[in-house]
Parts: sequence; structure tokens; C-alpha cells
Amino acid sequence: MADEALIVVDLQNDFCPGGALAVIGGDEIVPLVNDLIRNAEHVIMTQDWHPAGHSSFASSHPGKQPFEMMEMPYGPQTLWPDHCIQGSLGSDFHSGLAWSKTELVIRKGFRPGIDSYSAFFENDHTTPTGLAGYLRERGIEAITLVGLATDFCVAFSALDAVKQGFATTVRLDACRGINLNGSLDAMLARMRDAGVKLV
Ligand code: VGL
Ligand code: ZN
Repeated sequence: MADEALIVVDLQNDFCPGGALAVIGGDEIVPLVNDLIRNAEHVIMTQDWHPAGHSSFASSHPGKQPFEMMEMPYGPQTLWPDHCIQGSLGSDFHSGLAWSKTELVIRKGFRPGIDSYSAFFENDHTTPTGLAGYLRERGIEAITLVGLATDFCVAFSALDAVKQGFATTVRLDACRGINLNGSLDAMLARMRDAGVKLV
């Protein structure tokens, strides 16, 4: 059987309670994610990794507030509170996360002018992160996604993964969502329709 990888998405301090862009219950998934890591063949993590003044931050656009939408050259973009600034405490993985077995960390969102939800492509849906090539070169054909947030980085990663031909599962019990204007139900439906296995 082809190799499988567990991909842990953005389980970082800023997405956990007390962080700059806290996801409700974000820290609750850590014990389960650690169990999944223990049983996984290959572990990959993503790390949201923005320079200060990133274009996805509301603070970079005078008059704009967090969670408003803005039209970018690559399409509509939600504006966020400043979060996951490169090297900050908020950008660190949750301190309880058993990350040491990780074979690859994909950092994303480091280009100042473009956000990156997906682990595979930035938000223009064309700039690759290199993850698909890495998985193919290593003969990994199936992935399981867990982490934060269900309706943003996990969902866009899952949609790109199926498009790239990977057998894709999302473990919903090891994810938590932001749910902005119904985004959780909308993204669950999109994932289901695209052929992502939701368990
Ligand atoms: C994420 C918003 C902004 C995520 C990252 O990890 O889902 N959401 N940056
Ligand atoms: Zn971000």
C-alpha cells in the first residue's frame, strides 16, 4: 500500500485561546492530535508564518477592521487581526503539541502581498508551496488533515489535496473552526462535494 501522511495544520498559539486569532476550543484537540501523531507513518505540519505588516492584516489597511472583506489582486480576502508573525510566540506550535516526529514543516503566508490558507497553494490558487511535489516524490498518496481552522486552512488544504489527486480525509474531531458568516457549514459542504472524506 502507498504511504500515508498526517498533516497537522496551524496548531499554533495564535489560533488557540489567548492567541491573536483564537479559535474556540483550538487547544482541546492537542491530546487527540498527539495520539494521531503517535500512530502516523509520516507527520507533516503547516505553520502560518506572516511578516509584520502582512496584507491579510486589517491593520495594514487604514479604515479596515478585522473580519471585513477586501478585494485583492488575486480575489476577495478576509482581513484578520495581526497573527502568527514570523518568530513570535504566537507563531510557535502549541506547547503541548508532540511535534518532534515531524518530517516536514511547510511555512505559508510569508509573501507580504498574498495570504495562504491552503498547504498546497497560496490564495491566488496558482502559487505552489511545494507540498504536492514533496508528497509525490516520497510516494505518499493519501493524507489525513487535522488542526485549525476547519473552515479556512484545513478546508482549503483538503480541497487542493483532492484536486492534486491525493486521497484526502479530514478528521473533524481533531479540528476546530472559526465559523465566520456561516463559513463552517459552507466549507463542510464544499469538502463533501469535492470528495473529501469527512470522519
Ligand atoms: C488561518 C486565517 C488566517 C487558518 C490562517 O489557519 O485557518 N485562518 N490565517
Ligand atoms: Zn494567517
